[in-house]
Amino acid sequence: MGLKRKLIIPGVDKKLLVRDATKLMPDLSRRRFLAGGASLGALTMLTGCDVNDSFSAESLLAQISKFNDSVQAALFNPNTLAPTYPESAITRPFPFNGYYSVDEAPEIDGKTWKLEVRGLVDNKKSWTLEELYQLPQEKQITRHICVEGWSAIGSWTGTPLRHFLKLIGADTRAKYCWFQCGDQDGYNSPLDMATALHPQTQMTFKFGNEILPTAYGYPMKIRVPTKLGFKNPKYVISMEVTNDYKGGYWEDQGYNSFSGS
Ligand SMILES: Nc1nc2c(c(=O)[nH]1)N[C@H]1C(S)=C(S)[C@@H](COP(=O)(O)O)O[C@H]1N2
Ligand SMILES: [Mo]
Repeated sequence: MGLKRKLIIPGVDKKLLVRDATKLMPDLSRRRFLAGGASLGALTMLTGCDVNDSFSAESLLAQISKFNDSVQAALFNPNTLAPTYPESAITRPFPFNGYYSVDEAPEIDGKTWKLEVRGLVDNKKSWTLEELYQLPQEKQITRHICVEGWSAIGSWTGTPLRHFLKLIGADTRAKYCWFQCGDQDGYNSPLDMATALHPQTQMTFKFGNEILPTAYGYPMKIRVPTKLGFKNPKYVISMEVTNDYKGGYWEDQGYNSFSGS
């Protein structure tokens, strides 16, 4: 399945960093952190530090040592809203990330593309882009955090996923919304239902004021600001409401499916 990305940061041993940070945490937070998969991405999310080199690794450890339980409990709570930012905080240019280079990103024809809807829903109709564009939209400026240790603030506009789930009569007692993507070698990701219903989880059609560019997932991505970047599928072609855990591209490589909350 495609090329596997390397998760190496110059001058930083990822495992040692996670281990050192774990040691610095107060008890309750440590237990939560370990239960959540103890990843570098979760550390990035907790501290807001981008780990690109040994200097930022040091500042991440300094941040962790200042933390107290209440701060961390709030960050790990799935009902908490992700912080939002002013336009001036947007990262430009916003990074591209995929398991291939940007010129190999899938070129999807928006005129023929349809979002397929499957599984535990009343209405399994497929949706054209035109139809989806008619739905009410909201804008959010939030931080995207990647397990590879970078983060960036972007502006995303689209329809809250919970609105769409209601519209199609989805069984919201089901465990997951499972997304499949149009990447050449496939990409997919399961989203737990609590997160699918989170008010900031969005079917995204615009980046900034523009139609979502190819690099960032045209024609539609799922923006999940309370989860790590890999739980934000781009080039979505189908959504299935299901009780079965169907795995995902990064999840299958050992990343915790619950990453980031
Ligand atoms: N279809 C698809 N979605 C994907 C990926 C991918 O390779 N293919 N990469 C994920 C990862 S790891 C990240 S960090 C973000 C990157 O989104 P961006 O290119 O908009 O920054 O997309 C996520 N969604
Ligand atoms: Mo990522």
